Amino acid sequence: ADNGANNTEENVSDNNEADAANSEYSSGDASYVIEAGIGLNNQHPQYEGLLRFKEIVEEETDGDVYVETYHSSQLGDDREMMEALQLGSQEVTIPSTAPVTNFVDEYAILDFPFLFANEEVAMEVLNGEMGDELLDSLEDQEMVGLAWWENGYRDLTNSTQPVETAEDFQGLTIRTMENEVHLEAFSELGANPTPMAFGELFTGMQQGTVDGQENPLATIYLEGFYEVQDYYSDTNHVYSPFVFLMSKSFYDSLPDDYQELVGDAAQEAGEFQIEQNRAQNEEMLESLIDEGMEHSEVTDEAREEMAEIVQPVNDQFAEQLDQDFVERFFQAVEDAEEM
Ligand code: TK8
Repeated sequence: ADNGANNTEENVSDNNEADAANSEYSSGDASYVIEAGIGLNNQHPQYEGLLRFKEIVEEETDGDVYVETYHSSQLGDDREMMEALQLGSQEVTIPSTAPVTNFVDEYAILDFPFLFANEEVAMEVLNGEMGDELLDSLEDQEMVGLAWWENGYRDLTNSTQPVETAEDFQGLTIRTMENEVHLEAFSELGANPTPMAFGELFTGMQQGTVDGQENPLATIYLEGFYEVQDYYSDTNHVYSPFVFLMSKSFYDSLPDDYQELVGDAAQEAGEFQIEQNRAQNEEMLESLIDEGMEHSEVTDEAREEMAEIVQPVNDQFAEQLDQDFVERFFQAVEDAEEM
């Protein structure tokens, strides 16, 4: 299957035409225009979620707030788009939380490997007090966190060898997100982690700059990574949330009722995105095998061994964060697990 995976010029113009056709409104008639960009392509449930946000906001304001949607890192990578939000030159982006660590230290805790036992525990914590606190902490960084969306459990792919156990990571050059926890964890496993923006990843794998990468199943399939990767391992090593961010200067410029409206829309579109995402993640494994990837099954024992090896990394980063926050966070995880 050709998913139109990469960031070709063609995709870019297709997208903008499709957007214009999708909407009965136009930016020219709107009092407020939201430029919203994501890193993944327009096949991914994240983009469907963004289109849902657009639909809700435009309908409920009768076109007074118009949303322009961009995908495939057209407006930059996660980090660049967050910087644009701070400057007020872009209004919305929905990064994985990993690169948010470059703005707010406490976000590092979300990337501790094997932290959340399942998606329900993650949702419980994120939609509870700790999640609210993390969203609020972005205000100092000129961003407003409006909702949690879901990227999902991350799995490993590579072009070199089947990876089933912790030992199999030895010597693999793995692209990681720009996040210290990920870097240290993969080093601890004996791999050579190489941080890289998501938009450069496909080419990086194609040219052999990296042997492998890690992302949820939907990304691996919908971005066509199977074209350049032979081995898939269901490591499930970390749960990756998305966080829906708005530029604070833009948010502050909105009247109160519009502020409430965009918050509710981000939440509602997120619920839709999460539903789509989980359904897709389930379907994608078969599709990857059909495309010729070899599936290496990682046992619970192997995962436990990986978790033990990276535990010192979690401990080291936990020590560097605010201790009261860390304690309350782990308590929230425990409470969620007991529900
Ligand atoms: C897309 C990224 C991506 C993330 C990564 O903007 O960088 O690997 O998983 O989904 O946020």
